[in-house]
Amino acid sequence: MNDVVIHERRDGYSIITLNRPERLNAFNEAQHLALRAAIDSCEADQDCGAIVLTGAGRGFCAGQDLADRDPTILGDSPDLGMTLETYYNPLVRRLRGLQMPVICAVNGVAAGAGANIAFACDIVLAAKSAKFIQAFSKIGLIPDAGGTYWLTKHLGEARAKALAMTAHPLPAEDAASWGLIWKAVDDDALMAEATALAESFANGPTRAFALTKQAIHAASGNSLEEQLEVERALQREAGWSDDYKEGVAAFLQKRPANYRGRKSG
Ligand code: T3D
Repeated sequence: MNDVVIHERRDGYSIITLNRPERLNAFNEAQHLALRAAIDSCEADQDCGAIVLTGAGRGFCAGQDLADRDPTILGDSPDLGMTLETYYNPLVRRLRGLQMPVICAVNGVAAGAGANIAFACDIVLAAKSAKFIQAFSKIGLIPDAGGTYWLTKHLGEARAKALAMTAHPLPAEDAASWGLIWKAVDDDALMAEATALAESFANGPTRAFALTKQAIHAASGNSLEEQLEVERALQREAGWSDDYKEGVAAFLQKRPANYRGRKSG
């Protein structure tokens, strides 16, 4: 049997590929657990400065594997709240909380929780042929894996409700122009762009990236006054880093900076 997740370690970063292409990389329990293990190993690796998350084959991820939700197997009262709390919610929290930037390279259709896991990543690049589908209403569910949060936050209620209730497939270029993702790129350029970005992050001030994530995530719930306090605290921390000293020295000496970031040794 193939590995349901492929973890490829490159120089300074990792590529994690969801690998159930015959099901458009829909999540079953094995894929959840393998993804969790791959993320664990990136987090434990001091020399991993970024992650690229992508999918094998023509899809990125079609959300929950519905073969595992057959009512004849599941019975009349399945507890989907429990499956969210066991698998999807921890994954969303994990992606958001990781110290290193997570780049999602959406190579094809991203449906249901597959779309919303992509939106939980820090930077989303999508192939122009990819589409984002809030497929939930087609099977009588509500958007999960943060879907109601990402859609409302990035697009506002009008578009959030329409996408959620119609399950309209949103093309990558519209997702980019609406501000839901960073950008749509030519299909054959996707992985080159994603890995170039990962490489540049891996050679960048990784502590500053982690603090930037933290500050931007805090902004949603804060007033300007509160956010200024967050910036003061986190900038103080950034200012104590070796990377800050190196960045300023490199600027003054008119040379490229040699950041150490998370790197060991
Ligand atoms: O349950 C819980 O724990 C709660 C959490 C829920 C999270 C969720 O994600 S719920 C939403 C689940 N996902 C969906 O409802 C999407 C279902 N898939 C689709 O609507 C379509 O497949 C797509 C729009 C994504 C793509 O359409 P298309 O025409 O490009 O491909 P296809 O022919 O439908 O799919 C290709 C194969 O993948 C096909 O298998 P086959 O016929 O070739 O053997 C199809 O059955 C399979 N597949 C696609 N999505 C899923 C799937 N198999 C199982 N589960 C899927 N989600």
